[in-house]
Amino acid sequence: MTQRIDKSLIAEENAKLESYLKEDYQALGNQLARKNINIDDITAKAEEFQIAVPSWGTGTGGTRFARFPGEGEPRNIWEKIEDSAVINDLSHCTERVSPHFPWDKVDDFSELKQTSDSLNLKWDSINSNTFQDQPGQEHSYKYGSLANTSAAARDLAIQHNLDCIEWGKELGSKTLTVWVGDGSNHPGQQHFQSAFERYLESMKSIYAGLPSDWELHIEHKMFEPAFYSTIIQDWGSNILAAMELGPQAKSLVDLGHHAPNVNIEMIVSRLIQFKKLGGFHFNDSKYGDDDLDSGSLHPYQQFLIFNELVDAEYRGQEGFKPNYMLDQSHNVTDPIESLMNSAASVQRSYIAALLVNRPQLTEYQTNNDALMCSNTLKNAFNTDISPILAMARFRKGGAIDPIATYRKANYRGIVGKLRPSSGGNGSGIV
Ligand code: LRH
Ligand code: MN
Ligand code: MN
Repeated sequence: MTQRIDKSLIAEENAKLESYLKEDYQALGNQLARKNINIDDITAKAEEFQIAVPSWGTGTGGTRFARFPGEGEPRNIWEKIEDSAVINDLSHCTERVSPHFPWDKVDDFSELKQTSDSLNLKWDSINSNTFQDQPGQEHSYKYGSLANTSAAARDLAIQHNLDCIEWGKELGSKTLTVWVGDGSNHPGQQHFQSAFERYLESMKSIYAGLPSDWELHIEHKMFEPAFYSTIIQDWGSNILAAMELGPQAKSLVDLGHHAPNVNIEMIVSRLIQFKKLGGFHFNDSKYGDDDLDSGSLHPYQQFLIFNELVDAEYRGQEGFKPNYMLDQSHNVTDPIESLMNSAASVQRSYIAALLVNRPQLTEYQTNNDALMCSNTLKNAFNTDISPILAMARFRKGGAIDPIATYRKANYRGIVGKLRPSSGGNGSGIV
């Protein structure tokens, strides 16, 4: 039986907060009205906003040193979508789930689709996995997958990606995201150009198998598991590969995959300009691919990224429709709580960016009024738009306070009894 959070509990918890929410919403509405912004227009945008949840993010993460399994964590894709439904029922901005194959083991895709439909969930981008060997695998990925010097290993990796497309079709997905661990650990280990050529050849075979209404998203990452070089180390190699492949190939930006202090919002702008922005994996990081909760460390950076995205939306940039998704590892928190917080954090950045007075900003930019340019952004960023997020959830039948309602429901305690620990890591990340 599928475990859910009772709608009556959500209503009961909301009833306790409703009058305070209305007061705060009214006060914020008055404040925005002075800037000629209609709060209900902004709330309608918040209601439309969607960000996908990664199936692997619902399991407890870990590091290469240890993993501390959480109580009642999901043991398979069925339980992962059960948890995803809880996140969406409370947050109402996460109606899509992004699967990872073969971490997510599925025998019958039509049964999975039926179950996800019954949970009001859709499927986002399909993630392939050629960065580890599966039991009994004939040709190892130890020295790479799509760029391996062995043609047999490359063929295996290509076929897996083609299989992912077929599975995605059954689920109603429209995107394949390819991230590979290919690279090298020692200077001289790999011939840079030949390796990139092999990668591009393999990707061309995958691109050829793409339905005409699909996109192929390429994810770059500077290091790990390869610690000297990676095949698609940054957005430069990424966009080169995407340009070489064709218009259905685009670049995906995972916030944790850059060198520290890189100006990610500027990369986003460049990708938008050349119609190559495919999507995002949102998370936060201090040192590397830390996969911390979105906005937990650098909320201003996240806002500045959305400033670029909203600017593109405002200008009506042709072909602009990036996928938003979370990609995080929750090692010490309940993943459901972290994912709800993170979805709201990204939604917050989007809403705050909508408050930027764009004609005014353009005028300041034209006049080189650097201080007022900065203040225009800061004014929007510093506006506490919490009542808008809460009202958007409330109007869609979600929780005014998702975390408090979730805790009140004791969901984790209940599923803890129904899901005895498997000991394994549902996601594969350790
Ligand atoms: C690589 C990555 C990529 C994988 C996911 C599990 O670090 O960000 O998106 O598919 O983690
Ligand atoms: Mn990622
Ligand atoms: Mn990553």
